[in-house]
Amino acid sequence: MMTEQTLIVIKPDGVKRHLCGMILSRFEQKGFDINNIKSFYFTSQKAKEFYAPHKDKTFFDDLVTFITSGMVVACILNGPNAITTIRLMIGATRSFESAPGTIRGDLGLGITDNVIHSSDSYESFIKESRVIFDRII
Ligand code: 3AN
Repeated sequence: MMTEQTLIVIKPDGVKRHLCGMILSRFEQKGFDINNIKSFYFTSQKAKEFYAPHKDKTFFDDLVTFITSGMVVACILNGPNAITTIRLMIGATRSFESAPGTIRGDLGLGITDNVIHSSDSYESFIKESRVIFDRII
């Protein structure tokens, strides 16, 4: 199995609801290493960069408004097949349709406010990590 890195961002709803410990603990229990972690507020400019792939979508402005609405916690995780495995662990975009046992399925009901983001590919991981971290560890 290939060891790789991925990025997760616990969104403002997850931070406000004090779910960070529980969420990070799931990743650690699964076997992933935390390589870097940071709590911060997205500026509007950084949020637009982060969500650039969605800039033409109808929900882009809502996305930027939401992600800048409170503190987030970003984390680089390392482990076997990290990108695919962590996407499976977070669950489907629409939390109310997300499978029980997934993070969104267990903890969320929203779409924009769906608790957590994770990179969907190596290319996204590189781009997103550059927006959030000065360097990729
Ligand atoms: P995911 O985070 O599951 O990879 P994407 O990449 O399709 O989902 O969408 C990025 C983010 O945009 C989602 N996490 C969600 O917050 C928001 N989003 C996606 N689809 C919609 C939608 N139809 N309405 C509102 N927000 C959406």
